[in-house]
This record gives sequence, C-alpha cells and structure tokens, in this order.
Amino acid sequence: MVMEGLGKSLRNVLGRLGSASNVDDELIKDLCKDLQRALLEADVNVRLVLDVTNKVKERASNEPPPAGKGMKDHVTQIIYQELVALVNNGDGIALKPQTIMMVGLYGQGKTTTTGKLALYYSKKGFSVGLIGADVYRPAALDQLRQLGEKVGVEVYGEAGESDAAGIVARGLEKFRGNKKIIIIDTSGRHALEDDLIDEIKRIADVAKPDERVLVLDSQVGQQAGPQAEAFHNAVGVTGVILTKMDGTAKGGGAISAISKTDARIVFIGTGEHIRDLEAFDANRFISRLLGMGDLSALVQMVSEEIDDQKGMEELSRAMMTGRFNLNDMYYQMQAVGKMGTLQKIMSMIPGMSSMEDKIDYEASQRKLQVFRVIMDSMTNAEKEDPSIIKAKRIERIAAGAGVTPHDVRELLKQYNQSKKMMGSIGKNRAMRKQFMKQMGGVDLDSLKDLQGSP
Ligand SMILES: Nc1nc2c(ncn2[C@@H]2O[C@H](COP(=O)(O)OP(=O)(O)OP(=O)(O)O)[C@@H](O)[C@H]2O)c(=O)[nH]1
Ligand SMILES: [Mg+2]
Repeated sequence: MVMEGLGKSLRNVLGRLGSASNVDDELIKDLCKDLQRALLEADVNVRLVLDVTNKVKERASNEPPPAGKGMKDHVTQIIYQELVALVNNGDGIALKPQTIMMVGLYGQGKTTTTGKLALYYSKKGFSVGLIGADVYRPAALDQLRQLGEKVGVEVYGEAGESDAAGIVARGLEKFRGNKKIIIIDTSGRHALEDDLIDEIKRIADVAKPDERVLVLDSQVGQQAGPQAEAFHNAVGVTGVILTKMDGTAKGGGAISAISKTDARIVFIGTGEHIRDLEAFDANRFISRLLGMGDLSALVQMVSEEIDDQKGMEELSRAMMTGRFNLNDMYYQMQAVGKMGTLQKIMSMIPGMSSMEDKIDYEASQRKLQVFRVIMDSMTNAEKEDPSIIKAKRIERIAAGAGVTPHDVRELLKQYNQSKKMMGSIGKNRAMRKQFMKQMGGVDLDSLKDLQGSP
C-alpha cells in the first residue's frame, strides 16, 4: 500500500539521519534524494516534491541550528516542518451557514461522514438538514435517515426517485431559510464512471454548494491521486475528508489527493461511531504518518521549549513521592500556563487528540491566573508548608493579592485535594487521570516520561 510505503520510507529517511555519524552537505543531498523518491512513489506532484526538498536543502545549509541543538535534530525538525507545510493547505471548513456536498467512490465513508458532520455542526449550534441524493444504492436513504435520527436532524429524501439532481433541488427548497447547514450525500460507484461524474456535476449545478468535499478512505493508496483529480475536474473539490484513520493506514494517499486538487484536508474520520470525527491537524497527521517510533525525536524537539527541565523533574519527584508543597503546585501551574507548547506537544501524540478535545484550556487558564496572583502574595514558608495558613494569614494574603479570602481558600482546597491524591498517583492510572483533569488537564507525568526518552 502506497501510504504505508510513504510512512515507511519517510521513517527510513529520518532513521538514516539519526544514525549518521555527522551531518554534511553530502548526507543532506542523499536524504533529499530519498525524500524525493518517497514522495514521488506516493504520487505526490513533482513540483511539490521539488519544493519540499529544495526548501529542506536550503534551510539545512542556511539556517544555523538553534543554540544547544545538534545538527541532526535541526535537520529532523526542518524535514518535519516542511512535511507539515506540505499537507497544511488551508483552514478547516468555516463555521458559517453553508451547503456542503459530499463526493467519493463506493464505500469510502460519505454517508457515515455526512452523519458525523451533522453532529459536528449541531453541537456548534447550527440547524442542520441532510439531503439523501444517493439514488444508486437502495438502502442508502435508510442509512442516512438512521443517522439523522441518531443526531436529531431532519433528512430529506425520496425513496424510489432516480433523478438525484431533482431530489436535491426539492430538498434545498425545503431546507433553505430554515436550516443553516445543508449537507448533501451522493452516490458512489466501484470505479469512476461517466454516469457518476455526470450525476454529481448536475447536483453541483443545482446546489451550488459552498464546499465540495471528497471523502477518501485512508487505505486508498496509488489511486487516491487520479480519483481526486477526476472528482476535482467534475465539481472542483474544495476539501478532503480522510476516513478510517483508526485503522492501520496512515493516510499517505491524502498527500497525493491534495496535491491533485489543491484542496485542504478538513477532517479525519477515526472510527465507525458518529462521534469519530476530528478536525484535521497537520502536525498530528505527519507524526502519525511518521509513526510512533519517531515520537521521541519530535517531542524532544518541542520539549526544548519547556526550558525548566529541573523544575519538571522536581515536580515529577513530588508527584511520585507525595511530598508536594505549594511551590510544586505553583511550578506545575506555570508549566500548564505554557499552553501553546503543551498543546503543540499533545497535538503530536497520536491518541492524545481525543483527550485534548475534552480540556477547557481557557477556563483552566483563567483559574491559574488567579491562583498565581495569590501565591505571589505568600511567603516562602507558607508555600513550603501551607498547613500554617490559617484565617489571619488568609486575610493578609487575600488583601495582598487583591482577591477575597474565599479565593485563597479555594486555592488551599485545591492544594489539599491534590496533595491527598499524590500518594496514589505513582501507582494508579485512574488516579493519575483524575489528577490531570483537576490540574487543568495536562498529564505532566506522562510528559516527563516522554521527555526522558532518548
Ligand atoms: N473504522 C472506520 N470505519 C468507517 C469510517 N468511516 C466510515 N466507515 C465505515 O465504512 C463503511 C462504508 O461507509 P459509508 O458511509 O456507507 O460509505 P459511502 O461512501 O457512503 O458508501 P456508498 O454509499 O456505498 O458509496 C461503513 O461500514 C462505515 O461504518 C471511519 O472513519 N472508520
Ligand atoms: Mg453512502
């Protein structure tokens, strides 16, 4: 499979770089050749391939590595960044009223993804209407109706009708004015056939959809390029959704698809369930493509932005041993405050993404700011041993920080809860998760593990 091949050959390129004894122009030239071969084999457009390798060459010879970073890490980072740039082809689908038309071959996941998108937009507060324009497969309308029922959105369809464009015209008439988002599910075929192309052209003419989304199974390798091109020529593909990213496929075919359409990847499907849809994230995608094996290198690269290694170690020690004072908590909060960095790291870790969605970064950020101000009004002795903080001290601290005594008590309460959990954290995974949630959702513990890996 081509995308497996792509991931593998890209991993080989990085592996070669990693094991080289020194990095010179010769090696970079060789690596770029390998990189070109890997991308060309994955059917990536020649122009794009040359763009990538020229940039890698140019940056590797002109940009000095940042202080403290070796040439290997530097070049790894450049290659990684240029691959991210290659797939980072624009923003996701806008959160505004619009009509979205799904296209793609048989079984790629159009109907399922239509349901997922319906849920996505409903959750964002939009009214959604679905139009079933698959007149080819008899059960298609039922499948869509079931999905509509699950999500709680209206579905327009005409069982037995064979004129897809007619259905769409009538569906639009019904939904226009009362649905903000209209999504049209269309038929697939085993192969690109003229009648399919004609049909989706006619539908596009009638619907004038804002987005024409190509749904592509991430298992599709070599054929992804020509498939995408044919759909693009017919309706002008504006976005790609990659499905079945939960499987073994790593989605290399997508690179060919976007290079043929100039469209951006907007979402990925990560399972059969209606919730299994993730906004596309170029960093995450490339780290997936490169495989978990290279994760430590990537994290290494980003973790350099968390400068206070020692503080991190102290904190981990505190967490493991249960000796945990307010200074530790303060440090922890500071680390959490570096949200940009932490978010970036999390985005690179396959599997962390679902967790990331559950974190209310803004709320924890606000809370942290208040806590920070309060701690700045405490003496060192108080931070070392918060148990000495009684009513009088609480009043003084509150006055110093310009907050109410209640806020100070909140902080102490949180501290006490955290401390109580500390003892169990080293041993118990569920506890660790709970703690993480309480502290604003960041698993510093596992970060530390990652940082510690070679
Ligand atoms: N594991 C996994 N399965 C998926 C995903 N998306 C779709 N599927 C499954 O893929 C199969 C085909 O999905 P459909 O949505 O019916 O595909 P389609 O493109 O509408 O197919 P036709 O209407 O026949 O052209 C179904 O069994 C889905 O459950 C995904 O992201 N992950
Ligand atoms: Mg379908």
